[in-house]
Amino acid sequence: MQSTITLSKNTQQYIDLEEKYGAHNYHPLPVVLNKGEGVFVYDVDGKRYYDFLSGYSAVNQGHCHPKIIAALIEQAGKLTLTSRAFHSNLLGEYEKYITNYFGYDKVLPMNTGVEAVETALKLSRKWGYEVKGVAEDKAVIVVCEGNFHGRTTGVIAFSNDPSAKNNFGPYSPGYVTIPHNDLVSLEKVLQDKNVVAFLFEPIQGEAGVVVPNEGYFKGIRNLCTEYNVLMVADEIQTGLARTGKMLACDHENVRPDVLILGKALSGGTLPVSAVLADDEIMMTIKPGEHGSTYGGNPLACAVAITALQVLKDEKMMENAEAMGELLRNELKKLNSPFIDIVRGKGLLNAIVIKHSNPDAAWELCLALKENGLLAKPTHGDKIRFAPPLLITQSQIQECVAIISKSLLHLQG
Ligand code: IF1
Repeated sequence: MQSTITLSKNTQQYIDLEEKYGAHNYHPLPVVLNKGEGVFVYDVDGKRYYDFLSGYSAVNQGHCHPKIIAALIEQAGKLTLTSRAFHSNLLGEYEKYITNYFGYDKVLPMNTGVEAVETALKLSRKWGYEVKGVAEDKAVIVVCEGNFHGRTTGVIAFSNDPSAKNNFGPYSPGYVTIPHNDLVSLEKVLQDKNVVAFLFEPIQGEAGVVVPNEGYFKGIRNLCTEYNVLMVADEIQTGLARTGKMLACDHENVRPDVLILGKALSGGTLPVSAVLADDEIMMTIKPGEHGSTYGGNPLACAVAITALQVLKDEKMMENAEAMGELLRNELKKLNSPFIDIVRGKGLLNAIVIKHSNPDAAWELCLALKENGLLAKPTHGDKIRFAPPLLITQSQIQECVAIISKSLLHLQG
């Protein structure tokens, strides 16, 4: 097994440009894309690939979804930004739409995912001081080991991934970490009256698609209610139909107190994120206390309404559920000695590679690329399989054939 990848001169040129002029804060697969359509992306030499990353679940609706792009273009020609110094004709309409859609009193619109996480943290503390009655500066927020909630200095303070964290200190205090999927530890830390919130990913993405035990979400809900602590779900990656339900928490019919959304809220067109909560929580934030220049801009509002509409209209939850089941079953049937574990929910899946070569997952991704499927390893030995949610049964079969063929590359 060795990488025998040769890149076209054309491809290499684009990579060289990034290498020379861009910060080296990523290590991408050596492929240069210039077009996307549905489940496919195309490289600068015209080669077509299945996209099994979907922009880390930002492109749930498929690349360049015609309805989303039409909404984007139409609104772009009318009004794109007012700032929140003035009202727009679309903000209220969007706020009404998204709060009805998810069943919350209010929404606070932001842009990137991590900004929405920051918003939820600030909101939790504010609620803790002004409603729960925690003493000044004593608020504690509980998080999980292996979490990924973004990359601001605030959020990396409670990361335990050394590469996300090291040499970016000092880290802000106020966080307690417990293991993922561990209700016993949660109840233990909730004995502290200063705890205001439990922030969690329903399925840990960066950690390699770690699906918790059944009953975990219900357990969190019960404990948070019992101890008067906010249940804050980061559904930036798991939400918006990705796992086969609108929200991952819907698998157990559980309603978080604070819901964080991002990524696919714009179907991969621009950064749009949101925090949803009821009045008791949201109304603790007063004018001037939080916001963002682009948050809730009219372009984002128009796009987000359409992106949400498309999920329901095209039954993407149902398809994600069915196609995910099919994908996992077919992968298990391959019976590959190199696939240790197949896991996931809906179309948020990962395989864990078992191989003597520690670079085997990366090598497999290179082979997949050669064979027309793009996926990216995480934490060395895991590969995420998360195509856009409109993938069909025959396409899944074709993808499994590509994966099967590529696995041969790992033999001797
Ligand atoms: C990168 C991971 C995925 C997220 C959750 C907040 C954010 C993310 C649950 C922040 C972002 C992305 C960021 C991306 C890699 C990617 C990722 F592997 F790192 F964990 F998707 F699984 N909460 N996740 O997953 O959202 O500010 O980026 O909009 O390149 O860092 P953002």
